[in-house]
Amino acid sequence: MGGRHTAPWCPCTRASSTRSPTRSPRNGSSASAHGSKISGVRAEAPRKISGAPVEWPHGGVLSRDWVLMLGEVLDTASRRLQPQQLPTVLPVPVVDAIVTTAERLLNGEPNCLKIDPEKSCTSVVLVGDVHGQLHDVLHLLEITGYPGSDQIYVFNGDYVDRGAWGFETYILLLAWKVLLPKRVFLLRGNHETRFCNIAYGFEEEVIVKYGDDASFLYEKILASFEALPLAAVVASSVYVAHGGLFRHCQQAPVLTPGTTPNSSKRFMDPESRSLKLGTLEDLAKATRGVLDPSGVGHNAVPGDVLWSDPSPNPGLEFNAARGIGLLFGPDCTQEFLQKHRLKLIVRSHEGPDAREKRTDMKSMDNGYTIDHVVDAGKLITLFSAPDYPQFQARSRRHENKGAYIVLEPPSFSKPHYHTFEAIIPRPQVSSYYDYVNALDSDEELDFGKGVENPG
Ligand SMILES: [Mn+2]
Repeated sequence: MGGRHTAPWCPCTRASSTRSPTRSPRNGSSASAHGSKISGVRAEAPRKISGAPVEWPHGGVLSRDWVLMLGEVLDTASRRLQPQQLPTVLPVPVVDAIVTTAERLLNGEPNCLKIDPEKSCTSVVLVGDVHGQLHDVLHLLEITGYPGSDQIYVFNGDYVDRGAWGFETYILLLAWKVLLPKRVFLLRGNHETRFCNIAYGFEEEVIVKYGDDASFLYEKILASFEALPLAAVVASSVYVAHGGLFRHCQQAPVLTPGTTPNSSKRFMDPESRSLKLGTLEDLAKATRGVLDPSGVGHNAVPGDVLWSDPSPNPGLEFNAARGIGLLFGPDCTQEFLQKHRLKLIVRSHEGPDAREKRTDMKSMDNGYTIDHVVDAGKLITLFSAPDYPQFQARSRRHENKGAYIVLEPPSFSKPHYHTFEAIIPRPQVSSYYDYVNALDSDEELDFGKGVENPG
């Protein structure tokens, strides 16, 4: 990178087209076709877009056009600029302002959001893991319709890592959050943690893109990860969380005279007591402002919510394959749904690679699976990164579809599944982690070695 930025493109000159009213997926789009499509969709109002750096609006109030412009700039930058040139169009102060503003909003939200769509709302869209696949996220927003007064989005975590545009993806979603705080909800995934970001590329991505400013921005973004809520309940019917269910946790012991700090050790030893399914009350009491949830001790809930997986077998047990979180059976799904009078659990977290290893679970090739069907309702896994992971040896690619779920009035409790294919070819770019040797899924990440795990 060097010299002054000299307007490398001007998206406003692209041909416009009419937005397709359908939700049918398109695949194999070329870069230029995608570009014109994006331009057409966003040509609702004249916008001033040039290669000049994005500017934070005067007064700090974002407009819909500003956020749409940001998406367009990020899309174009990913195709026409080197990664290290991103700051020429998305300067540090703008990133700083987006993250600061969004973090304030996120910190004001509870651990478990209560999302009650208003009468004007015609759909609540649930989105699973996106893992830095910016173009697929832009495509999803386009075919599904942008957030607005009639449409709420709940993103279920794992915005970064593995894919090459985690930074752009997360910043864009934060901008939507700032614009429409009551229409866009961002939940935390297990990849919104430092130990995953070191292993799966997001840390390196920020370093490559922002150079000397990377440390400042990375730490700032990590702080925003701690602010992300853990779960949501939509229309008193649908529980949404990245990993899923969690254990009941005793509160931290209050030391009284005559006890010693060592008395609290029993709370740190998960083997010392039997696991009991947690409730929404337990979730509300958890301390989520932890960068790397330990999944043990008196604050085990955040680790469970982010890392747990459903099992076809009944019961609640430690998730040995991942080394953190739980495996929970259909009986747990039944108990949780029944207790809270819910109809549905929508969780994410398992892509086609993770499912390939779990021969007793359904394949993720279509972007969703129905894992538990019980009297009280269902548990669904939703994965929204098509052709995942972005970087993988061709022989090991899954060529999976992504999916999203639409909930509609009046009950917002019946899932409508939509699948979509990846926007390919993707821009050529090097990966930010050793994808050849990296584990296929998040399993077996070593929480004990090399990574601080303060819990
Ligand atoms: Mn995950």
